[in-house]
Amino acid sequence: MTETHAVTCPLCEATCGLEVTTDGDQVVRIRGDMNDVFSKGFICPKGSTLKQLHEDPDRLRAPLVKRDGKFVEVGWDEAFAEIEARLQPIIDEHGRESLGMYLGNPNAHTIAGALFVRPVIMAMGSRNLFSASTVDQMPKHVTAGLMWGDPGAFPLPDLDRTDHLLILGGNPYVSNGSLVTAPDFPGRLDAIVERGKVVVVDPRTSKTAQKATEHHTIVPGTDIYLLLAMINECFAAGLAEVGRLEPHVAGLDWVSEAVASFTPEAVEGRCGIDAATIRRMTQEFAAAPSAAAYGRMGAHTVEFGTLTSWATDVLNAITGNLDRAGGIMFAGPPWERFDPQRTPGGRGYQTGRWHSRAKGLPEANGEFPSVTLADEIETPGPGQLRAMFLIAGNPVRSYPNSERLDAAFASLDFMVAVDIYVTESSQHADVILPGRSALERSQFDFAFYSNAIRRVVNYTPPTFETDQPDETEVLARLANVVGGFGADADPALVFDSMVEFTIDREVTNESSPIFGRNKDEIRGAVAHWPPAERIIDLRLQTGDFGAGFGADPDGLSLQKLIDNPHGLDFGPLIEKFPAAIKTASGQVELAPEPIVADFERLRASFATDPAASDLVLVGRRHLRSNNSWMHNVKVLVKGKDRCTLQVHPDDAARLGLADGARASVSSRVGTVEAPVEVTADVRPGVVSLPHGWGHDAPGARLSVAAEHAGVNSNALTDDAVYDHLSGNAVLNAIPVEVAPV
Ligand SMILES: Nc1nc2c(c(=O)[nH]1)N[C@H]1C(S)=C(S)[C@@H](COP(=O)(O)OP(=O)(O)OC[C@H]3O[C@@H](n4cnc5c(=O)[nH]c(N)nc54)[C@H](O)[C@@H]3O)O[C@H]1N2
Ligand SMILES: Nc1nc2c(c(=O)[nH]1)N[C@H]1C(S)=C(S)[C@@H](COP(=O)(O)OP(=O)(O)OC[C@H]3O[C@@H](n4cnc5c(=O)[nH]c(N)nc54)[C@H](O)[C@@H]3O)O[C@H]1N2
Ligand code: SF4
Ligand SMILES: [Mo]
Repeated sequence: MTETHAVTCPLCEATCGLEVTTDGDQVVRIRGDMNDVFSKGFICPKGSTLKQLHEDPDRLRAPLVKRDGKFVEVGWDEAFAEIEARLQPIIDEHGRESLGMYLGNPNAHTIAGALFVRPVIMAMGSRNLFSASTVDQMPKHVTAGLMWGDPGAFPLPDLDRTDHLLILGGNPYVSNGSLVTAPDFPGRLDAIVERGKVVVVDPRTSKTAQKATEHHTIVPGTDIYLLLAMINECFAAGLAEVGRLEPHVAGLDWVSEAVASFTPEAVEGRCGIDAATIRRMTQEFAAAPSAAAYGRMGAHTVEFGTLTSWATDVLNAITGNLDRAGGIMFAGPPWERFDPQRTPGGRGYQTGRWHSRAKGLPEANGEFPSVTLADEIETPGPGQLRAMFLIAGNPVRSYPNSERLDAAFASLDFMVAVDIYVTESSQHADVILPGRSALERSQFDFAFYSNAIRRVVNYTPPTFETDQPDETEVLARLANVVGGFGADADPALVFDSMVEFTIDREVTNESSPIFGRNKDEIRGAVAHWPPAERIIDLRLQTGDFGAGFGADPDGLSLQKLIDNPHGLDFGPLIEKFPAAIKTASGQVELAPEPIVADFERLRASFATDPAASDLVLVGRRHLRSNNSWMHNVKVLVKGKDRCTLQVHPDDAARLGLADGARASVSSRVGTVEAPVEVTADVRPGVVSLPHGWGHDAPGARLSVAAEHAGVNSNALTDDAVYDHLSGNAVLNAIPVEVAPV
């Protein structure tokens, strides 16, 4: 008997609805769900591979423990007992400061990651927290924190209403969007091209660049100069008009003075876009009925990533496009409570509340920079990292100078990985704890509905049943062991305390629809759900659209989402400023002190000649890849080799490189050999290699990926350079030398 299930795809930020047809325990077909309120049938080639991922024989179904250098499958109790036995002596001898954690990207995509990583961090009792955020979006957190006081409030380009979209260093045609959730991003871009303009700034002619109204091939790492010149031109040509938020914006004078010397003429030689074009780009951006500037990986993973992020939003603000329909807006997930009458202001935001041990680098969002993880493992002395928890991440392929990290991991006394594969990173673990496949768990996108361009929400129950514990339970048990409560401790300890915390918070909060209600009654009302679902129901029922446990019987609840498997849409985003501004001053700060200070570093860098490098390396993504971990799916890797070094024909001629021949690429930290693809799609002076490959590590168990190994581009990225404000790694504009092999 076949059944169809509405499943939200957990693979990227787009949250597409999938229609999964099953027959017994088999997946028969996966296609886009035409009835999904948000994605309306859109699907990419990765979405349909949930079947292959589920069936992949390399995917782990039981814990592994390393004995005499070899992994053996064990039961769950034995795995947790092993962790307890190995961890306690390390804590006794070296203290909890010797424990560290790395959180990878899929944590943003799972309920377990959203809710139950926090208890493990708390249990760890150390500040050695690292994640994929500092090889990705930390600059955006920092500017959102400094400018409007909320590091989680990403500015979202209002795609469906904008007349003009400026994309700097993003390729949403392929990535399907990042820091903005918008399924069928390609369709939405096409619609903007129809009604207005999409302008892409990218050193490569990406798919997005091809589809755009216009494309400018910038010199890598110089977006900041382009943006400063655009801001300069806004002031010089009298185009700067903040509009509605004028009384709520501070620092405009400093900005206009700071950018004074960055005229289009002053920067054109640096960024490779001529002054007349910069002027025209600015005038068209400012003159458009609405416009949004949006920067992503190429704009943020560079040396001045935070300043670039800041300048992007300054441009939005001074052209009247901050927090307005068609400009950039702020998400309103349907479980949120938003009070438009709220008095603006809050505690504000700061980084550097504590510093890393080895190099004294500042934390941002409670995390240390990716560039210093290896330092913390290698540098002897009190607090040296001896044990790591690796949760859903593969930093040996995703962190800069990752060969060094590989060696550092090998030197640890103990490692636990929570991962579904034996990867280049988890092979270093002593214990691997697998989560369930995406079709065996429920899905609720806390993170992505909080970044979505519409107020949507959806919930997916598990498609298949399994005896394997859910990752929520795995993390709860891990929290118990790490916190010293023992390998046998009941995960309900963790679950109940989190549910209790949520109930407590709501019944004591005057703005909650269940303020003052009886706790036993509320606890009873959610008791029939699994633990994570209790928290989801509590959140849904107590938001602006919530049912409030009986207060509004038609309101939002988990049951209502189960009754509406294609999701619920509460409309487009609404204006939230000034009420949502949480800076100490209650104003949007265009000139926060850390930005002002880093601006001097930028000036100094601009004044000195750019490093004499003929060639710089940038990355790229492919529709059929997902960072480092989906190359084990045959249908996604078959065909032409994708891990190629793209080289412009002029550079190829100059360097004696032939299409299809091999080249060696060297940076300060390493050398790799890759096949050359000669293409005019890259700017002269720029070469491009995708990340997430290099699946030839002997200890990994990725049989399909190993046949399409490719090379690890992070053997080239340098951990000696980083964005000082956010601690973010520099993954683009890496000076390299290329030679034929
Ligand atoms: N040079 C260069 N480097 C980059 C980038 C770049 O553009 N260029 N991009 C950076 C970015 S944006 C990111 S986000 C990082 C990503 O960095 P990471 O998060 O470290 O790497 P991923 O490849 O996403 O690895 C995800 C891991 O999670 C596992 N996994 C998948 N699903 C689950 C699950 O449900 N549960 C558990 N427990 N594990 C699961 C996979 O097996 C894999 O090992 O890479 C960064 N590195
Ligand atoms: N298919 C697929 N989708 C994905 C992922 C994936 O691996 N595969 N990963 C997911 C993740 S974790 C993330 S964070 C997002 C990332 O999403 P995006 O940021 O949209 O994707 P990227 O392909 O990294 O795009 C970066 C672009 O910046 C360009 N670039 C490089 N250097 C510079 C520069 O100095 N200036 C400018 N202006 N451009 C530059 C590159 O050529 C590239 O086209 O994608 C997500 N979606
Ligand atoms: S675009 Fe992203 S969410 Fe949509 S089907 Fe593809 S991988 Fe899944
Ligand atoms: Mo990412």
